[in-house]
Amino acid sequence: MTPLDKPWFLPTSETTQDYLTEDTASKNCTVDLDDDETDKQSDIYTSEEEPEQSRGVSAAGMDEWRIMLLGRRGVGKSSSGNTILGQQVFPVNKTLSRVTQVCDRREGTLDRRPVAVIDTPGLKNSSGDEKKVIRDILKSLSFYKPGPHVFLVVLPIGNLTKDDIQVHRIIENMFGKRVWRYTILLFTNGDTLEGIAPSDAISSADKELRDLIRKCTGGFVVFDNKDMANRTQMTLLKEKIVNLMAINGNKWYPREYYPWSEKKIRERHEKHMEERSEDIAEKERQVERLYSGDELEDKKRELWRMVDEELRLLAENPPRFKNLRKNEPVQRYVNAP
Ligand SMILES: Nc1nc2c(ncn2[C@@H]2O[C@H](COP(=O)(O)OP(=O)(O)OP(=O)(O)O)[C@@H](O)[C@H]2O)c(=O)[nH]1
Ligand SMILES: [Mg+2]
Repeated sequence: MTPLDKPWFLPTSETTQDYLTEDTASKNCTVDLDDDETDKQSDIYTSEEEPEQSRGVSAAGMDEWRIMLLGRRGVGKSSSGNTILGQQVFPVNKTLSRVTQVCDRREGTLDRRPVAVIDTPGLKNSSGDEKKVIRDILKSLSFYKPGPHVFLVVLPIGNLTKDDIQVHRIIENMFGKRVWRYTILLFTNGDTLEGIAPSDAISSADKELRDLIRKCTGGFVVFDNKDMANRTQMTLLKEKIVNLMAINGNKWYPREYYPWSEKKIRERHEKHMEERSEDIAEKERQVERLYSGDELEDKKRELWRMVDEELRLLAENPPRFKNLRKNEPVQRYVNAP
């Protein structure tokens, strides 16, 4: 049995374990952003440098904005994704169990601007299941290469709970301290304000919430997902995104900002992806010959999931795969779909 046959690889201390330590969970989520970390921008892609074959360019030829939804379980991430895209593409449910099981990406437009919205499963606490979720989210960042321009951290309007604080700490540990520089807070349940202005609600909120807003460069927006037709909230979000992207030089969240271990995995993953690009492209062509329409999109998504899973495994276990030859097909997806 090769490591690729393993049912589901859970990384060792080098990866997800670090995000969920007791110590981590108990800390307050406030971080000092005036850190002395150097902003190594040397190999960050800009929009102009984006590789031609990347999935980051829309059919119309405009660079798309990639927006990743993150947050606690059941806070309204999928509903917000649907509101942004103006259609019910992500499943939403009232049950308390986790509705979104794996990351999913859907494309559309936000006020005529092409966008890709990446919905993620809800984070909760430091249980074993969460490690799978964290790995899935980190893996999806390769899947959706070259990474999101904006993180929308979703939470219901109101004071922060202990769970919120813990989840924000997990997000920070997954992406690195500078994640907040690329973050807009998206408050859901705007309908429950019942006419109170969002700014009044925030000004009377606890200090923890106001501190969280303070450290998010993109500020905050309030959504009423029960009123998807309300495009004013979309216009406000678009303005926030434009401003945040301008501050970040229109770059997506760079690999250099990830914690060291994740950065290394991502470097190796990108290398494997490049080495196998011909093989993957051929597989994609096969799928295109066999399917069309929505089915084609689903099959492609499935293919990319498998490819990314395989290559992530290779990246997480480098010593065992030293001798892989260039463009050697990876076993599991070679037989897909
Ligand atoms: N009243 C109100 N309910 C909302 C709003 N946004 C989401 N909800 C409800 O909150 C519940 C959970 O919404 P989801 O979008 O599935 O939440 P989620 O964060 O994607 O959930 P998981 O995928 O399980 O983590 C659903 O019943 C939604 O209808 C809102 O703005 N107002
Ligand atoms: Mg969901």
